[in-house]
Amino acid sequence: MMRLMATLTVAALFVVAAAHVAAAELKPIHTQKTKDVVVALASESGQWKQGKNEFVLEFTSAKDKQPVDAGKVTLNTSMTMSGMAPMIAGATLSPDKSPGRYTGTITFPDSGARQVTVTWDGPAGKGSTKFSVSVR
Ligand SMILES: [Cu+2]
Repeated sequence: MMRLMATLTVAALFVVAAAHVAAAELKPIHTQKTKDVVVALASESGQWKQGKNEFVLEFTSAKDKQPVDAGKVTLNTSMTMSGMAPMIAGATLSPDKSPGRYTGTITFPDSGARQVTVTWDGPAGKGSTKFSVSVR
């Protein structure tokens, strides 16, 4: 009986942990609507800061809001600085379990406005979009 109780407790903990990850509060950093897809950038804090950042990138259909399998996705950033070559930083992205959802990390050496370029190439087609995000 004790063993069964222990097993059930462990199982219950796994369920709680899984639910927690799925329900993790994500605040939008930027949402970019293109002709076909909506690209949503979000994180727990809702902003990018100097240093290392974790974030989620989500692709949904502009028509019916359903997840879109974006296939191979890249996210690159550039910062224009006067009298200097632009500062370039790219994200490391990996597909999440949920379709159309990617988790990523990116590191910024300093704060300031970034020009962000997201590209995708998947079964639903390929595309790219640019937008600006301010790094705090
Ligand atoms: Cu800079």
